[in-house]
Amino acid sequence: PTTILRADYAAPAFLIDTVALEFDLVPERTVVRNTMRVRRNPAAGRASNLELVGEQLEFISAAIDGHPSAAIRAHEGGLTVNDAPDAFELTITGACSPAANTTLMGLYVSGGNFCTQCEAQGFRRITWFLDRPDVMATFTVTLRADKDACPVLLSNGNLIEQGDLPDGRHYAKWEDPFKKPSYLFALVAGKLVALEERIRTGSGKEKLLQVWVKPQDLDKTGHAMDSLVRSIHWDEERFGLELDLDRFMIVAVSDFNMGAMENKGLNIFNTKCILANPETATDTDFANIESIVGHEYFHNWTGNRVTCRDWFQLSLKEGLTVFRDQEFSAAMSGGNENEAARATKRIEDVCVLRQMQFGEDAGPMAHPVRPESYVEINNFYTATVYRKGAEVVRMYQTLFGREGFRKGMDLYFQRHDGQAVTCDDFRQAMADANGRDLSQFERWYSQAGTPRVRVTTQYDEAGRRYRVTLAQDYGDASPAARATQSGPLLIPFSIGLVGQDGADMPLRLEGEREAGGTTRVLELTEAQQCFTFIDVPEKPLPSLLRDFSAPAIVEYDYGNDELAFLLAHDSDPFNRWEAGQRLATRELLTLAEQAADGRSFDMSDALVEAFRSVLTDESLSPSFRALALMLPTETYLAERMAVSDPAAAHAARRFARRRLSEALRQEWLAAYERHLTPGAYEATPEAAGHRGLKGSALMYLSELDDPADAVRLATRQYDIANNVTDRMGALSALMNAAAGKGGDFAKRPLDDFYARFEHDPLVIDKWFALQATQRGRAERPVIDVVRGLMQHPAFNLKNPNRARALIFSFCGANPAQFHAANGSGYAFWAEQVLALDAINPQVAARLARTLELWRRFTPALSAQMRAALEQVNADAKSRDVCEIVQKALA
Ligand code: B3K
Ligand code: ZN
Repeated sequence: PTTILRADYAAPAFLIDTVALEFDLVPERTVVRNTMRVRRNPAAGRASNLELVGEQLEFISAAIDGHPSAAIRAHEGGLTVNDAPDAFELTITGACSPAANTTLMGLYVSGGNFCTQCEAQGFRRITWFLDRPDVMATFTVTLRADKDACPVLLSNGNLIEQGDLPDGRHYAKWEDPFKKPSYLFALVAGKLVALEERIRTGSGKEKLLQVWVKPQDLDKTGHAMDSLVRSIHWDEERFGLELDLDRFMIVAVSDFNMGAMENKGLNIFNTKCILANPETATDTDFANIESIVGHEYFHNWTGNRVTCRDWFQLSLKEGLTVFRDQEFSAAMSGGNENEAARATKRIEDVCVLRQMQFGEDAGPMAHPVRPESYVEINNFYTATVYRKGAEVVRMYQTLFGREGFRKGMDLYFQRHDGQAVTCDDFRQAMADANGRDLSQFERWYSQAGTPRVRVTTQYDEAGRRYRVTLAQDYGDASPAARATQSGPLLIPFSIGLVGQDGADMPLRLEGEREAGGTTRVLELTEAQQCFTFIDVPEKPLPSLLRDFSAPAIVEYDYGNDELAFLLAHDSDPFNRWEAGQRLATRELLTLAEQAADGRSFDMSDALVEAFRSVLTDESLSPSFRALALMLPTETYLAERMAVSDPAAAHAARRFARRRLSEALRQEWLAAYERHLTPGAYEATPEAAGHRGLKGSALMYLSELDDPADAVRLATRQYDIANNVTDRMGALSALMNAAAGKGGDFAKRPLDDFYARFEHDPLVIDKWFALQATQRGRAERPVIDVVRGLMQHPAFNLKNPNRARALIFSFCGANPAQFHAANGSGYAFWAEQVLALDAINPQVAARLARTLELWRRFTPALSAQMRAALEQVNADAKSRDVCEIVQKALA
């Protein structure tokens, strides 16, 4: 397979200014006529031939300026025009087969409707093109289809014409006034209905908003529409960015490789990321939908108006847009003023980063935010590009403040609107707008690996001085990461000093005239640097990396009592939570090592007491408490063990959960009763907070040796639930209690759940996932349940949501069962990766990644993991899967 290098970028030899596409939509064979105005790129070296790419296309005919030409040659992989003129019109007619397209890239059929996915390189499966983001054209699209099968015909931009055709067919013509790269092209055709709303944007213009779904889903579109309206207003208010089209459409489709896609004016969404009502969508789903609707909408400026020069720059749009959606969600969950509500969102985002990105950065797929090379670009839509990329953008805001960040954004749009640019262009705009040299900051884009900051402190009582020494390195980075590292980073390191009364001390650094503020962003630029605070009346407790001001690991030798103190007093809500997590991680890792060595468990009371105070502290919001009472996941723990041992991590976590459930039994019961949410369902963040804390209490109760309370409460909760958060919470508590005690209390509600939602695929996905992630029982390992469910009539490997619900949930979110000592999980993994490889390489490659950290596991497991990887490597066909397993084995 060929490796594409960032260093090899060359401007396109030709440009395409306009594209007119005509589709005759037929599921088995769709004919596409593509007329382009092509000209030589004055800014590029002289190539004589025009080389267009095309994949899986049937060539029908082609013409230059309306005449057939011997210079045109269609071939495997594309179409060449020999000695192309300087400027000409090229018309190519070809055909593709949407119904047979299981890759879900290009034009395909989902649930009887036509839809497209072009990012990153799907457009070449529709027609021949310069399918690269630095070629931007204006598109006109004519869709023709059977009127009964496809009453609705949609594409980007504005509808300019429509009408009937002979033989029961009709047509619609769309024009997108904005230049765009081919990856933002989209069409949808089929039986759809829309929720509509008209709004006025800041400049007073009226806009039509539509959420298109299948008729039976119309009652689940309200939340998406509300989220869209809020996104539009927020982007105007926070960034001065207005919706630039008269019409903005969202379409939901049930077969989709990822969450959603920001096609210009015609966003296409996975149904999972759009459809919601209280009976079918959890509180988490509601929050996700809001942030994804926001994310795709925000791409309209960060991604579409200003796009990427090449795919190595992906984080230019993704990191920035994730940052924007995080800020949006934080604002929605409680406003900018409500620190605690903002912190809840921040904590959740950091959890995801640590769970998905830190592991990636420590393994064979480690890559910089701006990668240097790839084999298959679809493998680089990663946690690093998205999540670490968002942290990198956040650091500009931490360095320059909101106003400075806004100035940088304004300059970025002023310079680059309508262009395809690079991460360097963004950094330069931030630097210039704020009068700063940000050359060192480039390392955040070029270096892989998670930086580690080691902190030591020294208090000089006589001199009232407190010295903080920060030392940065990359810990034990993987070879893949080490290869990219060249020097220290600029790390904005936010710090506070907490006094013995629990209050923040005013901060004054050596050399400053007076004290100012209680949180300071230190700029760490050297490998090691000292910062001295003066006028420090007593020995403080440092609150480090407040609000997680950089995507780094902080090491500091806190005592258990100090962590408990910070958990109780730190004014920075993120660090309050962090103190609890540090304490829990430390205890759990000790337990895990005990388990791995076959010793008996010995756990101090520190965690129990810390949890008791959080649980009973009514001054803390329920949502914060629910987060603080959550133990780090088994996967997170296993990754932090010297040698990953999922069974030990599982045993440790279970032991701690049981201990916490027994020791705090009365408190859990009281919390459960106190946070009941009787009466009508409310979708507010506050109500969700109550449901969340109630759910945590119920889960802990389900760990008790005597499950009677949990079974009684959960059964009642299941029976009276008026929302799926409560219903699923009850069901998983029952399943958990049953697994522990060998009871059968979960059978009835599990069957009831299926019967109740049989016709609602998204809820049935939850039913599959609940079973795939359940705790195992000696007499029935979960792999048997999963294999059984693969035979269920509702299972369908071709539907990515269903495959993810069952297979990915088991392989990725049930570590103790997946990593069974007998290797049964790995054999299953290899089978499923290969089965998916033949259907949908992108989805297969995602699954392939679940074994990438194999070298870190116990020898017995890693040998079996390696064998499974080798088997996949021998039999896989797609570039996607091969890249992953080959990097893992290298
Ligand atoms: N830009 C799309 C992702 C496309 C993935 C292609 N494999 C969704 C998003 O990030 O908004
Ligand atoms: Zn995105």
